[in-house]
Amino acid sequence: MLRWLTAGESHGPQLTVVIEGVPAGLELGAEDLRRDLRRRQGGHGRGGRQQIEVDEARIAGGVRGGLTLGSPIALVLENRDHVNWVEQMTPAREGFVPTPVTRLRPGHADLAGVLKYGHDDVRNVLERSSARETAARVAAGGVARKLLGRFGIRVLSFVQSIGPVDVGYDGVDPAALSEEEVEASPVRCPVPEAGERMVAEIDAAGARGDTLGGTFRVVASGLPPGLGSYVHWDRKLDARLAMAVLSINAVKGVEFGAGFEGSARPGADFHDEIDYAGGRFHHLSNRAGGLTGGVTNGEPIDLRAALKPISTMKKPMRSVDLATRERVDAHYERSDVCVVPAAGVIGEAMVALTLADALLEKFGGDSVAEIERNLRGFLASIGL
Ligand code: EPS
Repeated sequence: MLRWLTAGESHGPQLTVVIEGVPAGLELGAEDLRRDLRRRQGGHGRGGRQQIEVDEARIAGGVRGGLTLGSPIALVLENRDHVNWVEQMTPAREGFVPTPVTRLRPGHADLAGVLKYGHDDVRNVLERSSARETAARVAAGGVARKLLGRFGIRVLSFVQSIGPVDVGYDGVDPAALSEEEVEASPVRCPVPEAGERMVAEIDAAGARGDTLGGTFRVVASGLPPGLGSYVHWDRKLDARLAMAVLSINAVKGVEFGAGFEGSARPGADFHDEIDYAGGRFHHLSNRAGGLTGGVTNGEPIDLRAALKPISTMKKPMRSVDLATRERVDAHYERSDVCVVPAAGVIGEAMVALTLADALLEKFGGDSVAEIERNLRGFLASIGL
């Protein structure tokens, strides 16, 4: 129901995203997208590029007079760093002599990418496989967040672990999560003491020329029950969310609720018991992470993603030169030490886009008012 595509290279002139399926009548301005873009650029452990860029999405289609039109929304994000790369990134061929990158970086898309596309310059791969593209996703996610917010749905994230420092599944109560506490932390961890240890681990890794991964949680609340479906594998909302989150650069695993740790518990200590109080069904715990049978069950969606350490390393790793096949040290391209705090913001965007799609699937209409009528009618029909 909601389709979107991004285009653009890390050091090209701009990133572009087109989002189709956003209903008419949604209030939307560039300022709605600014806060998430700023948060994606932050977090302790970010590198030099973020000092150059001030990510800002210009609305180039689909909005008039501050309201969406129902037509595709086009967003454009300028790459400020492009001015320093004009020659290397020129699309023209005449007289163009690029300086090729040939020393493959372990852990990056470099080797698999050159083999797949037949490139002899690793830059042809790394420019698009770069996580710079996630700025466009976060801009698109801001549009989805605005739509969800109109219906009382909120999407938050926080960092659970960085390197060896982990507050644990029970370390933060998602129901009591404070956005202010998360954003006040340089690593977006709401447990200040753990946050300080995470900062120290990042500093130590940076001093060694090394990098660190970790895990972030995304929590979506205010969801109506009934999004997604159990009737066919590709309609299950947990599967769709997992794909969306796994598509984020460096994410190697996704779990819902108690996830992998929960698999060690007996059923009696895992399943969320059902109660009826205050005129609504609810569960006494949320170890399933808000989804049963691939359908939202009225509880918040709670998922966690694991990020491998960044693969562009100052400390050279052993590799091979693509042109000569000789053993060499891997190429070093300016990079970050840790991006787990920023990845949480990207996770929010991917979850928001997937939930907006599921919301439109169940309650879809051409205008916000039509969706509202559909949603209200459904909630009344189940006594909510
Ligand atoms: C960036 C993410 C990283 C940065 C990039 C900006 O991308 P990659 O996945 O390629 O490591 O390194 O910045 C640069 C490529 C650079 O020139 O510094 C981001 O999230 O904006």
